[in-house]
Amino acid sequence: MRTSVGLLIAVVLFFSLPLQAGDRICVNQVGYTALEEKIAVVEQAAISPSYRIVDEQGRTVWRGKACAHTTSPFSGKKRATVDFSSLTKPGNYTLIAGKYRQPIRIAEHPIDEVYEAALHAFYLQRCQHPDTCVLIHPSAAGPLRKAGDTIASPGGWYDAGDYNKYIVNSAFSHGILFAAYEAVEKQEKGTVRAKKFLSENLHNLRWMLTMQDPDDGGVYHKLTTPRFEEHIQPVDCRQTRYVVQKSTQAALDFAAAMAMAARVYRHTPDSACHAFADSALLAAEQAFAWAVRHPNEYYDQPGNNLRFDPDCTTGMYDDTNAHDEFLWAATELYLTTRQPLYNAIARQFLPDTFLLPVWGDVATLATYSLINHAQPVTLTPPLSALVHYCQQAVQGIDTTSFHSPHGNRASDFCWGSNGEKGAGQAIALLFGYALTGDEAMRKGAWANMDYLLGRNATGYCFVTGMGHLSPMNPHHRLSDSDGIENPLPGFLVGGPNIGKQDQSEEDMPAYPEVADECYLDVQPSYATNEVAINWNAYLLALAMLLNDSASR
Ligand code: G3I
Ligand code: 9MR
Repeated sequence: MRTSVGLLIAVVLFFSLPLQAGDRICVNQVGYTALEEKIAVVEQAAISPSYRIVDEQGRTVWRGKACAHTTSPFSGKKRATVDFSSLTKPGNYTLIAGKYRQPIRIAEHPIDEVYEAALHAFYLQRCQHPDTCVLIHPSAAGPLRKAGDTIASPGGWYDAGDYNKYIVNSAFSHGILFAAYEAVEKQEKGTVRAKKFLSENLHNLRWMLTMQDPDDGGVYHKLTTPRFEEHIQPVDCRQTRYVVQKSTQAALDFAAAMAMAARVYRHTPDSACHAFADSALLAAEQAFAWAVRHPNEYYDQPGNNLRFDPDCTTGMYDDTNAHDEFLWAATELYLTTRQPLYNAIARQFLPDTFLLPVWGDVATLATYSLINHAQPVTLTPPLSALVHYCQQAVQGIDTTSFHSPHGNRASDFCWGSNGEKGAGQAIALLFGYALTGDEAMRKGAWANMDYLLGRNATGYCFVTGMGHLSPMNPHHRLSDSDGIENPLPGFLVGGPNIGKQDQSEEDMPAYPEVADECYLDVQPSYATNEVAINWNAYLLALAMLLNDSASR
């Protein structure tokens, strides 16, 4: 008798508990937007002749068959695609596949929740070091500021899981954020969240201004400790912090971000922002002029370590081609000042091929700004390259494992794949959609967001604190050292990465061998489970653009 009651309880529990996501049915765990496409992906074990959805009262509200059966190019796993887009009433439901069930949520604007969380994450990521006494590293010494002199460089956002602040990645983050902001500005301007967005960006931009050497306009590549800190709280950190070598890329990325900021903040109602806009433009022009005088000063950490002490072993954000940075900075300066010289310079650096914007290749950020400012004549070659890329990206989505443009090639799974590829591609698709009105591009962008929020081979919703299975152990010193079990919320983790650059770290378990499953929610996994401002910038930018593109 005892056993059968126990058994009964176990059976009831089994059927009433949501599955661990990814086990059997993969969904967008945050929620489907009422009037958008709604797709669930059923794993092989749960594939059934038909599926149904019940509401909270147990009434069947939808019934149907799979619209596709797919095979993974990486694992050979069979999956079924279930399209329940016709269900549009907001509510909490359960998708039933034979003996398997999966909670599903439909809401008017669930992407708003991602927007809010991703924006708040920047606030949580604000630097807690005082940085009022930062040393000039010997690699950064000049005639006026000598090695060992100190400067104040407070504020800004920590880059990622570490506690350093890097100009290249900061500027890139503003680039992607302002590209989205300018695209939605007409609709968003004056809203509470737009004000929050602008003030949060301002916090980091003001730090960036302190990274410019007032003596010559050059910009320090980063503010850093010699070695990465342990996983401790900022208040317990003891290493000296330095600004290091000025670099061409730092100067140009800084110039581009400041030129954008000058435009954006000039149009806000707040007069303090107008003063900031003026300083930003001046700083941008001086940094650009420095880069023109120093076009090949690439950041060279190994070289510096041979010549100077102390050695530095933190993130490099190194890059040996500055053409794309010249293009981006000149374009932004042109759009802000309308001086023909900047346009002429930009034209000398037009790219041959289309690349999604990443910290090391920023050419397409120039294209996005040109689209935002309706400059079709200037941009004809990059514009058609973008459209061509988008057309290719959305081809054949219906037969892919997760009904998404992202995640079908092994090369999609690099360091930071969730941001650089998943969200980055979706952003490109929305700019493509803005140019062409091609609905497939718009849908493809929404599909990538579904991928990031749980409809993927790992079953994780990749944003901390959202969904029913999300990363609990991100590589994030702030989260890791605060004594609280849950990580700080609203952060997009790096994502599956076949590079496995951290496989030999202490306490690293073996990664799954399958490309789209090559992710581990463990703290040492900085190559798949770190958080970073650039990745959150893609997430936030995507949420802003999706909101704007939503069917109404
Ligand atoms: O450039 C090559 C390319 O030619 C090749 O095809 C490709 C194949 O994997 O690799 C490319 O290089 C990659 C490089 O990023 C540029 O994309 C490297 O494999 C990859 O290891 C490298 O990853 C970067 C990582 O730092 C290591 O340098 C990430 O993009 C970058 O996001 C990450 O940034 C770190 C900071 O250094 C420190 N703070 C944390 C932050 C996030 O992890
Ligand atoms: O924590 C560091 C992370 O922010 C970087 O992305 C990563 C790659 O540069 O390096 C991490 O630091 C690790 C170091 O490289 C090797 N030893 C273990 C460190 C993690 O605590």
